[in-house]
Amino acid sequence: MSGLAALIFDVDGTLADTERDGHRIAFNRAFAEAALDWHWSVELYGKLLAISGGKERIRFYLQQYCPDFQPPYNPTVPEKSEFIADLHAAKTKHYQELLADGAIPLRPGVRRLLDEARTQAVRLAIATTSALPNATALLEQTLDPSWFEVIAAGDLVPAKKPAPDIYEYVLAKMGLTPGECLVFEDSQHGLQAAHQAGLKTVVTVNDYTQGQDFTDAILLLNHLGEPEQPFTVLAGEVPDDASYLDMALVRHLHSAF
Ligand code: XBP
Ligand code: MG
Repeated sequence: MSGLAALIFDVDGTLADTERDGHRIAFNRAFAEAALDWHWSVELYGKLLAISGGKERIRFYLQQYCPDFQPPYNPTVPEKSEFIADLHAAKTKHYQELLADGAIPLRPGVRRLLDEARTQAVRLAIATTSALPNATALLEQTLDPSWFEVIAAGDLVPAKKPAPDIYEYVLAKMGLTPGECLVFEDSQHGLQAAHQAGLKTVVTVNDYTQGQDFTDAILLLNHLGEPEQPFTVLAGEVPDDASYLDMALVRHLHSAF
């Protein structure tokens, strides 16, 4: 069995609860700015999250909810993909403004665990479906992008999660085998992507992802926990005295599977 060399983190939903009060709001602001009467409610957005990637999500929404829609304001009738790309670029700007306002904090235990991993020279990486500017903006606002040896994001690979491509990219970049890493995810798509790449995964659920199938996770938690804010174990086993995920528990989990 290989020793633990690296932790790989998903971004949205894992480092921070970005979807409901971040990405969703930014999409709606971009729609309003483009004079579109679309509104993605909390509930509808939960359904749309079945599609990974912001541009892909807009395209899916058009197909499913507005099949007759034509882009309204370009006399040359642009390709739909160009319209979607412009709308997504506007959404990225709004998302970054929300981050700059400090609207989106890290989830419990994230900074503590990353700090501890760094003191133990465990390598760190990011594997996300979000656009690179969005992932980087969150890291700049809440942590430090330079902590992460690889930030693999967005369109870097052709197939987004649940395809394993983004994780395979990270492994190749770091020159590591799956057995040397542990992944942190929050969604079934993310877990599937990591699992298909042969990676062991801890899942911390959130409002949008609780209830999904996490059978392949080595541990399922409500969050990583803090000394003053214990986690709840939803599936899997931890020692009786464990109430938050620290590097000792990470190493224990990694060696047990
Ligand atoms: C989550 C996603 C992203 C975000 C929106 O990715 O699917 O598409 O919802 O971000 P992950 P973009 O959990 O893998 O980080 O609009 O930048 O795509
Ligand atoms: Mg996620």
